[in-house]
Amino acid sequence: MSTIKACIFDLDGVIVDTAVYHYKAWKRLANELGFDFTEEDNEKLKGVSRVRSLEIILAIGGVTKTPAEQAELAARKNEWYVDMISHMTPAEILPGAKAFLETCRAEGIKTALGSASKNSMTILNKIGLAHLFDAIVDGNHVSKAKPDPEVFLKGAQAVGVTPAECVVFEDAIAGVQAAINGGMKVVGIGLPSVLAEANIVVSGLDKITLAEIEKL
Ligand code: B16
Ligand code: MG
Repeated sequence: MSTIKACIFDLDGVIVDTAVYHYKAWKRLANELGFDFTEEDNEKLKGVSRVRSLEIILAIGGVTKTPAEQAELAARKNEWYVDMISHMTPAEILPGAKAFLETCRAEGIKTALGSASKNSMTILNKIGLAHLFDAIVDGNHVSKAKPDPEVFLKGAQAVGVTPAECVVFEDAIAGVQAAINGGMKVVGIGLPSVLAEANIVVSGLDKITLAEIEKL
């Protein structure tokens, strides 16, 4: 008998790949500031908040900015990013994500989003998946970033289950740690060498079933 009553999904890297849009916008900002920003550098931003992402980028470029300037730079990047995600379509849903959400709901398992992004509603509306989530918790609702478990604990609370009854799906190391810190099981989406702390690691939601998760 399964103890799993809710699945909590990260957004970027699990449901869709918005990292490519974040990368384009951050690269444009870095170039305007006079330095380059590589795809390898972009890996350091996965699952990281917008404010922290900017700090990492400024450190890469060896650039110092006042808090007011940082706020303006983050807002400028976000404008470019929002412009790009406003063109997203359901074709960008990662393989297996929609089917997995539908199966959860058909089996009576609650679904929640647990994302660092403050743009998650725009993305879910554009890809047409908002209706498949019982609760949406994102960067607008939390004060502590992953690896703090706040975003996932609020997701569990919103769907009325305990942390031990949840499985989190995450592509970022900080997100996997956040799930563990919250007392939840976690399925890593990505490479086993990177997400070694997860209970199991698969390449995508098309590569795992609810039956396998219930055995974790
Ligand atoms: P925004 P996730 C994260 O999404 C991204 O992985 C990360 O690169 C981004 O900086 C963060 O959201 C904040 O996004 O600027 O839209 O608020 O993986 O937690 O779903
Ligand atoms: Mg992610």
